[in-house]
Amino acid sequence: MDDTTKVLLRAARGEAVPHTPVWFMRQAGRSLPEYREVRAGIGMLESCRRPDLVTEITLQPVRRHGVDAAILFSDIVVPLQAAGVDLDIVAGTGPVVASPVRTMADVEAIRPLEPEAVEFVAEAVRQLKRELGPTALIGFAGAPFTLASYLVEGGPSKHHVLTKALMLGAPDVWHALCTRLADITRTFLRVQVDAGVDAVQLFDSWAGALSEADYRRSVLPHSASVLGSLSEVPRIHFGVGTAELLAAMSEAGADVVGVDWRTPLDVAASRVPGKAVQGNLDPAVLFAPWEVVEQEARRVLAEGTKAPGHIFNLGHGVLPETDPDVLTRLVELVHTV
Ligand code: 1CP
Repeated sequence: MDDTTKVLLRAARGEAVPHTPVWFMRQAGRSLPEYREVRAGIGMLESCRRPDLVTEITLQPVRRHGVDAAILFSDIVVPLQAAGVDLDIVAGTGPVVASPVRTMADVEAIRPLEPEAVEFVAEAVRQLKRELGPTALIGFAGAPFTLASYLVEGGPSKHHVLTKALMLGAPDVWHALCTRLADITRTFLRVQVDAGVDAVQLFDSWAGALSEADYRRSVLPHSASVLGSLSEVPRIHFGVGTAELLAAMSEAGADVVGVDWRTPLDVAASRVPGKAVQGNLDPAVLFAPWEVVEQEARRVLAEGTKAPGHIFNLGHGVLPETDPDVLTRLVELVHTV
């Protein structure tokens, strides 16, 4: 399929589009009964390693909602496990690491990712490319900071205290860790691009916990080394609570900057001149009456016109309790405005 027919890629490049493209972070997941059905009795990481299941789950929201992009069903910790880190995704909690990383010796035990160790991802991408037609396929990875936060804390964290203590107190260990994580992330995204994904999203979900100065000093060079290696596909760079980091995150090499709901897209656009934006309906708005959803979606669409390109999305992932019919209706609305 010719790239020019993929509306999402046109918007990412700031080209004219027949309608605003739309997809949803976490569109594949617990909000869909068909997802809960195929996942029954299969662990999260186990399901990520089965190409047939990955293909089916990735396609579910495309069939149901008619979104303009599929996002590969996987998780940011998949390449870490494939590189030998002992971790699991615990239902109701998230990623849990058996031996948290705190010292230079811990860092040196993290091996590079061999592309063959994520062959199951390449296989799923090839299957998906045969099925998707004009729908774009987005590959993704976690950025070094967000991956480091799980490895250092040992699991999900509210304040990222141990991560920041390492970053500020032992910068040599921190940079060694992020150098290794950037290397793993580059390999993971390279496998996906070589197998055929149309665009990539780098999730630095928790970077918004940092000041701009700390972000620029301790994080940006590592994310830039990832994004700089992938210039052949549009690159989306996303984090939560990143209003003050948007300019720095766009300098890391993104073509599209993802924005959460706290920053209006016209304000975001003024902070990342020349770049397309993605976002940013508050996922909680989907629980309000339809009239409110419609009004807020129209506001987001109007504000998005201030950027050279706009990919409609939520400001963060779909919440598991979301009514999927509201998402379907929202896609129809975005396509007709
Ligand atoms: O069994 C389950 O259903 C577990 C829930 C789940 C799912 C559906 C997890 C555990 N990961 C996923 C899939 C996933 N993870 C996708 C699928 C594609 C899609 O979006 O449709 C993606 C893109 C991710 C990426 C991911 N994992 C991020 C970045 C995106 C974001 O939400 O900011 C992060 C931070 C993770 C870690 C993670 N994995 C799972 C959970 C519950 C978490 C977050 C834990 C925390 O709060 O720290």
